[in-house]
Amino acid sequence: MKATTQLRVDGQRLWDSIMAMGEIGPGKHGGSSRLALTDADREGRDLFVRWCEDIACGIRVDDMGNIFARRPGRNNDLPPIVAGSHLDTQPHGGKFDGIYGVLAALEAVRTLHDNDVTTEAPLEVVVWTNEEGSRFAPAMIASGVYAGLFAKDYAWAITDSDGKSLGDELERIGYKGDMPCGENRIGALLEAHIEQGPILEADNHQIGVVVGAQGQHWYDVTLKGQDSHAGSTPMPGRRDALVAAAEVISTVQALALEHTPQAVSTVGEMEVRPNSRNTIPGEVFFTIDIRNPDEAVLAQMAAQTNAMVPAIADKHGVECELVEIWDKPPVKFDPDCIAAVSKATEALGYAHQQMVSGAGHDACQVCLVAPTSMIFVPCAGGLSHNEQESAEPDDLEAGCNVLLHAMLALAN
Ligand code: HGY
Ligand code: MN
Ligand code: MN
Repeated sequence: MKATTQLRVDGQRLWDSIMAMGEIGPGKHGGSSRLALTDADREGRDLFVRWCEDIACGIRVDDMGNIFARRPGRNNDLPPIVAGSHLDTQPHGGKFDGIYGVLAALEAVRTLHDNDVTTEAPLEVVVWTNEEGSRFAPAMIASGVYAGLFAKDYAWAITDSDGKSLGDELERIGYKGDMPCGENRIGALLEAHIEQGPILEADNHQIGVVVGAQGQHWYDVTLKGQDSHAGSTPMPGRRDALVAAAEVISTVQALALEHTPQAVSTVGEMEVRPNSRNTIPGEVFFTIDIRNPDEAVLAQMAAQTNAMVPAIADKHGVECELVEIWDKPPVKFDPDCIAAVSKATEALGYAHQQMVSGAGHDACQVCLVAPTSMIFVPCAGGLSHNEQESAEPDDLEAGCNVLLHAMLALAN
């Protein structure tokens, strides 16, 4: 039997699993479109469960739809070492965001199964529900309920743009489990993920040892003016909600540029009502996402957002509803988990660097209740939340080997 330090994952099997998952809920341009709790999400979850059952993992699903696939250890009274991520994607998502973290964790457990290695503590592979927050906002909702950040009733009541609730959709796809979310213990959580940014590729490093993540605030904005005729309404008398929104949007961008180089801001979602080319838009709905790794600067950006949106609306004679739906402070990961990732990376000889995550992850929620850290691998051009998202098989395999050995270190 191989010494555990000699264990290596099967990179081809990992790649093939990612490609097979990518066949489910395919996008139109080579990526994935598997929004949370859709039939495609159910299909992806079912495939994952089958793969876990193939290697004798026990499956538990909690009442937020989080899936925990368990490989027993020698001492099952110990809390499990957990690794995983999410399977839901953006509407025009890639094949790697989230999926890599789930299937790298599965590949690590497959490798232990193949080599008949049993760890002291049990291991679990986790799939968190609705990480993306695209269909049901805010993001990372189920890992947030697990971490005690959101009440379950609040989460179950969140609706999508068709008015369907998260709780009903969980029932509909058959993933509203019996286990109360947050009841099962996590000894430590590791999440492997593509970086979704350009740093590792630019620095030619295979591994990012992630020490924390930036904070973010999400807002829903509704501006209400007055529908009226595009031809016969004089310019001075208009209450055009879209013109007001246009000024808000350029001011949101200026806000991030004012706090460059770390601040980012995005208006990603918008509805123009009634959305008719010859009616002045009486109402516009849009979202604001602002982020910064520095808590004080993020608070300043939030204060500026809260001040400028109503002021611009007033200037244009439109009413303003500005609702902050999410306030997520920056997080720092656990030193022992970071050390486990660093040591595994050094032992394996991969070029690496420490870094802070620009994107949010389920690890950013769970780190509040369990020791947590992340492993990044490069993605092409740093591109993500785009169907062209891609990553090199060697890098994915390297990150998976780091995950395997960090899990072994923490579980023994
Ligand atoms: O928004 C995020 O950072 C994550 O991709 N959901
Ligand atoms: Mn993700
Ligand atoms: Mn994402």
